[in-house]
Amino acid sequence: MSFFERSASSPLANQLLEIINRKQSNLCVSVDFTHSDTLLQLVDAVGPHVCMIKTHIDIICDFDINLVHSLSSLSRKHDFLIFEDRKFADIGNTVSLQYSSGAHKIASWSHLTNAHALPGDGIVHGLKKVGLPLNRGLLLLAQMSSAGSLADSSYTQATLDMARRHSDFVIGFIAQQRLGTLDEGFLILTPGVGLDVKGDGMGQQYRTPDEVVDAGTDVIIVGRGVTGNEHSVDYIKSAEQALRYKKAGWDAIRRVHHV
Ligand code: 5BU
Repeated sequence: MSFFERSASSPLANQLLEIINRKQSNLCVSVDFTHSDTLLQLVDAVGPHVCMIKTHIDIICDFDINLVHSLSSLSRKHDFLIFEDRKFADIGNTVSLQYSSGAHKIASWSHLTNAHALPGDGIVHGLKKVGLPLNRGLLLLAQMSSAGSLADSSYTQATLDMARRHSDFVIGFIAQQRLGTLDEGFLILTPGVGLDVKGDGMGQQYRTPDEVVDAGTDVIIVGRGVTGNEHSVDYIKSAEQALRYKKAGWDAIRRVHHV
């Protein structure tokens, strides 16, 4: 089944595949900035080139609910999905509150979020209860990009099995390679992607778009390789880098999927 003809597990996953095809971009930019104004300006600059924007909303110093309203407007303006990289990791009852409530009200604006499988199926039940009625989707963390990750192959396999039990809500995985899931409709999103450096001195490990797409990735997640450092942000340069990664990701998809 070709990447372009694939049909995914849910309407949200299909929406993402449609955006990827329409914009010819499998690039998700991770905007790990701490101030609302720089975050929004960066998203506006790279928005035309991405299928998705990934946030860490809890690092914003001046958070106000208007920020997520502006982010939602930009997602409509530029045609991308929003993925809050919250990495939920608690019991079902707690994560349902963390997802729906608090200052950030993640479920109200984020199309996708993610969770560790570690607590067991209850974590998916808790998130699904909140997210499914809002047409949200979940990614399970099957593998991480960081050196020394404890997610071994049996943990990854158990995560895949958990996703199969909840395929109405789980649309895919954060992983470093395809997990044998192409014909099950699950999507693979991969962080730890960079063209110029191999690491960040704090455990992050980078592979190129070619390497991760060869390994079976659908969506490449790039942070600092596109955004640079918030303190010396250059929006024009970030837009150029987004275009560079978009092209690298799309060329790799076309090569691997023979189109
Ligand atoms: P970078 O600047 O490209 O290194 O940023 C990578 C982003 O992806 C950053 O927001 C991390 O929190 C996130 N990430 C990751 O790097 N590796 C993982 O395994 C997971 C998330 Br899960």
